[in-house]
Amino acid sequence: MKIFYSTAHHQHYPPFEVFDGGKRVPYYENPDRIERILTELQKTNWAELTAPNDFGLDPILAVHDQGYIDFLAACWTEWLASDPAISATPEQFAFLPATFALRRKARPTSSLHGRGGYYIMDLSACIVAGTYSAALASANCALSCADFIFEKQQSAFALCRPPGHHAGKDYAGGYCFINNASVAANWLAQKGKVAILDIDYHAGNGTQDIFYERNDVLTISIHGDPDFEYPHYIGFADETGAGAGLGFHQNFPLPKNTSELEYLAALDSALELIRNFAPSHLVLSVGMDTFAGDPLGTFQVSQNGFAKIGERISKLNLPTAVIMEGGYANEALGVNLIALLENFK
Ligand code: OKP
Ligand code: ZN
Repeated sequence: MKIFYSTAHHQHYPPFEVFDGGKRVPYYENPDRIERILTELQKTNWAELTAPNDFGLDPILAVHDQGYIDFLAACWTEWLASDPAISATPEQFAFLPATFALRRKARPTSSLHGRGGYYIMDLSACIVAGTYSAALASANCALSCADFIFEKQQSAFALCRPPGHHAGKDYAGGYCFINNASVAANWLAQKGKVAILDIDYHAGNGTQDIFYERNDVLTISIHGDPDFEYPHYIGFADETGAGAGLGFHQNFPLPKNTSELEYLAALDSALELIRNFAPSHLVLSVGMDTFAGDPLGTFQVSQNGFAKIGERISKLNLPTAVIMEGGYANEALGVNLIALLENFK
């Protein structure tokens, strides 16, 4: 199986994130996640690592706002230049605004923090020197994967980092900067109907927002109920699309501590919706944080559960672009992912 992977992700490793209550903690979404996955993939006889091609900015700007991408590109350089104390020890810093826009009246004002609070939705999307180039490389992995599955009509995996599903058209959040799965799906949508199934533990708010008014891309997310879980304000069952997109989005919010059996039942309902939509391609946003041992999740999916999830999704028999999202039980990430991925060989 083709695995699109770029070493550029190493350039993005913020020194901390800020948890609820203001606590500074080591950055959960760390390069070790990907190293662990690579180690496991290299033990198989089917993982074919390939560097991504560079597609330029056009397919990214087909999904994201120009001002937002300009902000990502300029942020770190401007932040360094803004204070000698930062440029003296840049490795101790991450760019993080402390004031966020409520979008009702907000506009992206010209100062760096004015743009930061506008284009970033929370304190986990820290920007450092290599964030933008890592995010571009990550998007190129997803695009290369999309291009491959269209050309070959077989499934492939994009080992994306940073992840993407919380990033909207013009905002970063939840460790995400460019919505890799959405960029890939939008690319594939030129060729035919696409379904995006998001099985990360957290609601795929960015993906939901991006395709909310479109009927050529069906978006489905199965996740912790936003009534208790991040991203808190989106991902409810009654959000089903708008305008031409009405009926083309579905959320499956599940309770805290959802068991594997309950999870699989929700998955079956999601798969039924995809079958009825009859897409040409599937984009699968894969987060491994539904795992019972994940530090950021509450669901009870086991390693064997990931094998079942992969098997059921693969039975759709669609060329599938599997796109890496979250998953923070680093020691188990590789084996869990492979249990799922094996079904798409
Ligand atoms: C990214 B992905 C903890 C704050 C939440 C952000 C989590 C982002 C998850 N109370 N931190 O979907 O795995
Ligand atoms: Zn997640």
